[in-house]
Amino acid sequence: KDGRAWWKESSVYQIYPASFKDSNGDGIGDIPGIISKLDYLKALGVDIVWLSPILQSPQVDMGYDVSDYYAIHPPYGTLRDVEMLIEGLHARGMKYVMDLVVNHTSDQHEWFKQSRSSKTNEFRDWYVWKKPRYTVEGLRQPPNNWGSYFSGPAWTYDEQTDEYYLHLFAAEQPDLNWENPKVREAVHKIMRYWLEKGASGFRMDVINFISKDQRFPDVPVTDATGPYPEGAKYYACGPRLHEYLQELGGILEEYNAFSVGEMPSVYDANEVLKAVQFDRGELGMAFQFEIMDIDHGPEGKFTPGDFRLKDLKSVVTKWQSIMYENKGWNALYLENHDQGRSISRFASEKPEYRALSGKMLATFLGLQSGTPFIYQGQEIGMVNLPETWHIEDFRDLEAINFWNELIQNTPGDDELHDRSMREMRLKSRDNGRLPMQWGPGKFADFSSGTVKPWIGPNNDYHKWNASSQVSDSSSIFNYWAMILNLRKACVDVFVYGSFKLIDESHEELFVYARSFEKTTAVVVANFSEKNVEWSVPADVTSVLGQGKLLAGNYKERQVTSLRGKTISVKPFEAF
Ligand code: TEU
Ligand code: CA
Repeated sequence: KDGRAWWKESSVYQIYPASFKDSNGDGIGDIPGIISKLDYLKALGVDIVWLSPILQSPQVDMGYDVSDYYAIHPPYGTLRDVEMLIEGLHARGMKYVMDLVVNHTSDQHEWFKQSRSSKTNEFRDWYVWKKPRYTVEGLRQPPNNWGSYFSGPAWTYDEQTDEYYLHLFAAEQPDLNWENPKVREAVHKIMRYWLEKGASGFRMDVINFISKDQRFPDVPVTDATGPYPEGAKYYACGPRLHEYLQELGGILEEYNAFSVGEMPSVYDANEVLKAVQFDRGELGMAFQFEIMDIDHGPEGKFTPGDFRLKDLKSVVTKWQSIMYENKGWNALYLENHDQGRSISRFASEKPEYRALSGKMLATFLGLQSGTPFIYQGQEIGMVNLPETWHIEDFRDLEAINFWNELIQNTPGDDELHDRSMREMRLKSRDNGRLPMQWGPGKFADFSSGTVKPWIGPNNDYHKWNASSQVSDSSSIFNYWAMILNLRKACVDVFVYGSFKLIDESHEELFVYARSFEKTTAVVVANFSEKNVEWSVPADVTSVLGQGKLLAGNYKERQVTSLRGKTISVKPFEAF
């Protein structure tokens, strides 16, 4: 039974502070609001609560631009509030996990203010500064052609010292220079400070971007899709990543801490694996992005791309197998603050299927090998923003920058603009950021005040809200609670068991088996609105027909109805 760990047996709930619960009526969620909902989280049965950034920040990117790692963003509350939150979690047997954003800081951080002030400042080398390039005509150009994730080049020119600085995200989010040991020491100090304050670990923002290829090469133009292509192959899992992660891992180990690394833009699973193998002393687990890119179009996120079950099967099986076979560990998720809602993306929002879909996805995700993450609102079946949304309703800089660039580059192309707006409604990060739907009252009972919330709310909260679901034993909320409980009750098979995909080519059903020694559990999930007549593979018949029904989203399902060579599986059914 080696390789067991407390964080493998836990489940995580992600809170997006601005949109969770507003306690003082200013339209922005806050820490006292979170404290008022701890019993709700306890009832759901999660073990760890991860908060998206709450540190001081000008909020260009909703706190993913930190200007002081030792201060709380005032609208969210005070350090005392954070201490009370941690006490409240601990009193209920839950743990606090902090979002650690250290690939970059805000341009308002003191380090960057110093750094940009002169070439000889002691902080100059804390960020990545490079000389301009010049064309034959004498035009000033960035040091290379890498693009920013939020449109335009990844470099901004600073007149003060006649150099460019690197920012893989917004210009207000300069990348730290991890080659400088002082930067790494500063990060270690931040980690220790918060671990001492009672954090049980970290979610580490784009942590696989911290080591850049020091040659800073251009992306060959043949690979490029525009003037500023993604330079990921030169910084996603870069040359010194594992060395840096081992330094962080040493600290994590001292505190027996939790860690999950966010690792976008890398599809060589072996690279991610190295960061999370149990004996390498780096991170506990990682978020992979292949599953999230599944409905992105060939020319980027906001171009049409359909989700196909066969792609989902191959992505899930790939990551389940590689982690299980090599002592790695998966972070299981279908939603977060950067993504559209999973019912809208992978199942059905139709009123008759919405609750079934939410429960089907809970079964599908929650019983895989890995640590499950639930994003606020997922447990009550929240869906994407409404079709009535226009550009003024969006708040996220990614969507807004994309739109502005599109309008500028393609004036008058209404057809393209309409199509792009449809894709933004489906995939914009704002989909996950609408206020949490607590009840049927004004502003979904997110805020008590008269000030309109900073975003949204959605228009379906009269029917779809937490207060109606907590008390309804057949709700998505209580179904999730049951799944999390089941994982705990059968730790061997559901946490530590192997994973095997069954009936790979089936077009509607996603079926898998989890096994530990002589115990096998089979999970069947119908991703379609069809009634499926399923010819059960021979080795599965005995498990289904002679076993015990542990969970299911249709009341009528009985274990006796699973006996037979063919069984009929209802729309979006899971058991
Ligand atoms: O996200 C990193 C990341 O690559 C994304 O998921 C990003 O939102 C996507 O590529 C855009 O299409 C993390 C945070 O989760 C995100 O909220 C931050 O904006 C970003 O890092 C920068 O800190
Ligand atoms: Ca507030």
